[in-house]
Amino acid sequence: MRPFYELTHIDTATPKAPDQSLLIIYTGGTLGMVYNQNGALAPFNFENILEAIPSLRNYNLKLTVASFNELIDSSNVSPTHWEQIATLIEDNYHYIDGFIVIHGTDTMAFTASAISFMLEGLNKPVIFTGSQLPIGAARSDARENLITAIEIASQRIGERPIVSEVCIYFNNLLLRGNRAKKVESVQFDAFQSENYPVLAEAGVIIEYNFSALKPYEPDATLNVRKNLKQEVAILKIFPGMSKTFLESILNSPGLKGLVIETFGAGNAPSNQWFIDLLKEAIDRGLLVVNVSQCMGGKVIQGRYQTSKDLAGIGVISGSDITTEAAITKLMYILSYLDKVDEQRMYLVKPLRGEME
Ligand code: ASN
Repeated sequence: MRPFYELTHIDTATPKAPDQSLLIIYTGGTLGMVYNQNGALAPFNFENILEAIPSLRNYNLKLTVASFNELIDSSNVSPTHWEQIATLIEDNYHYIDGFIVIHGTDTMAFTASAISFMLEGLNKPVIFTGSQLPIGAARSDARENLITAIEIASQRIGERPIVSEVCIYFNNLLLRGNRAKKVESVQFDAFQSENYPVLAEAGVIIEYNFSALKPYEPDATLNVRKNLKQEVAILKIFPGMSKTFLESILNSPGLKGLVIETFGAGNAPSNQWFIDLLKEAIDRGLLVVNVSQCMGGKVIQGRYQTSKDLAGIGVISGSDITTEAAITKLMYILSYLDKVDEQRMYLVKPLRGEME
């Protein structure tokens, strides 16, 4: 079978020997775009990366670029692409020191969250990056984002990588992947992680926040979990939501997990029909996770009367998790646990630092 990617090898160290080997997984998105002769945006050929970013020669690296045959706008990303990214990491894990994933910004937080769950026992850097402007544009943020992501993925203290988790690097900030959210579509500061400290800030030097980084686990062994379950949905609550609308969501054939985005600290309408419909679905085995529509703060079921009933009928508190992490965590948990009790137990526990 023809592989889903094509490889390019780049040595930035010649005539010296490279110190580190990195795999750049290029999935698409705005970063890798250049203007062709007709003035239209077309994918960049990574064989020319040293001409586009000559300063890469300042690093002694063996870079391998795996470019997806079909480069996608990240709005088209699916769990199949997540499996492809995870497979590339798994297949190269033992001889590559760090991984960069070039990905569109629109769904980067979903993919980074999914990959964080799929890679059990990760102890190497997996840094997602992208850009708001194509690498071929004069004022592009692509070069800085890519160079710094590469530097972070190759930095170590002795034999150990500084970063050994899935992160997003964007506009000077290194964020935990499953804590990040896209918050801006026009300015360069596209990502934020309201509920978890920044892992590093790149200024004149890259300043790491060691107390927030996941500690390196020397004995961890990688196990990649694929086949995420897709029988899940997200429901954003809004004033005026009708009973028939909620009924149609809860009765979707095969639905196994539902993230409800509620108001404030996890509050929802207290109408009896609303509570009864949710209760009926939960009693049938549906996993319902409560996350807040607010960027910051957390769900505290029972703090207000309007969330007390939710806890009582078995709605699972997502605490301070993002919607992106909650939905991908549901897909992951449903992929390998069958018993509802166990699924519920893992949903309230932080598995990759995605919640407090
Ligand atoms: N639509 C693009 C994407 O997500 C946006 C970007 O990368 N800046 O693929």
